[in-house]
Amino acid sequence: MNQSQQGQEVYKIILVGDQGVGKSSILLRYTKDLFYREYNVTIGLEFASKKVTIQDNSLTLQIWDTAGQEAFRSIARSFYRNSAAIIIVFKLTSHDTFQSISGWAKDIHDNSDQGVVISLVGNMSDLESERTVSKEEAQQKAQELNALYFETSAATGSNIDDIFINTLEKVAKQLNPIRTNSEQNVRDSIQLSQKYSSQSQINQELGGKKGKQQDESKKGCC
Ligand SMILES: Nc1nc2c(ncn2[C@@H]2O[C@H](COP(=O)(O)OP(=O)(O)OP(=O)(O)O)[C@@H](O)[C@H]2O)c(=O)[nH]1
Ligand SMILES: [Mg+2]
Repeated sequence: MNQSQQGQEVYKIILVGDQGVGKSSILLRYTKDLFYREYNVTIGLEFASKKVTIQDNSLTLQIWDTAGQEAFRSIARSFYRNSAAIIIVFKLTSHDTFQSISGWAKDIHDNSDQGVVISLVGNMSDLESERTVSKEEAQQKAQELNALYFETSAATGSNIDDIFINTLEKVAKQLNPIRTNSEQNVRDSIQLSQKYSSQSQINQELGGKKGKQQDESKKGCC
């Protein structure tokens, strides 16, 4: 690859998982090295991009942050295509969110491209005294899914970079990694994101009940 092509390859990664497990916090920590204690529920979906270097190749990572609320699950599903990797997040302090992993994995199996890399993330490792999911059972689950496993804390930043770097390294090792290369593809994604983030979609999905204000700085891309 020559100099001018560097950074032009786009890989799409999607964060999924139950409500409140820390998907948005993981994205914010990774892209801006910030953490907010207050909970701003994600409505529809948001995304951010970041340039990374993997095995001497500079590429663009497009990370999609989906809403954990059941009402938005179908939106998440419609974004699985063209993803190089999907990251399933659960809370180490909530066994319910761990139990949900199989449902998320089925969604991925039914809606994504063959060869998509799956990673499993147990978040909130800083709350060790409240942990209800053991490392062993989580590792066992990851093995079943042929997934990488990470224990992270968006609050402290522990292992957050590793999720994306190690997942991308696994993607890069594949014979035909799934890229979302064309500008059209990126444009379509942006349009769809704006559509689903619009107020009308919020009203439609929640029957008029408004979600909390989103952090405008997190929206958009590139
Ligand atoms: N202690 C601790 N709190 C965290 C961590 N990650 C997220 N939180 C908190 O958990 C709450 C939910 O975090 P979010 O990142 O909004 O969760 P989410 O998965 O994006 O939730 P939805 O958008 O509703 O799907 C917020 O109050 C965060 O501050 C963590 O690693 N440790
Ligand atoms: Mg969120």
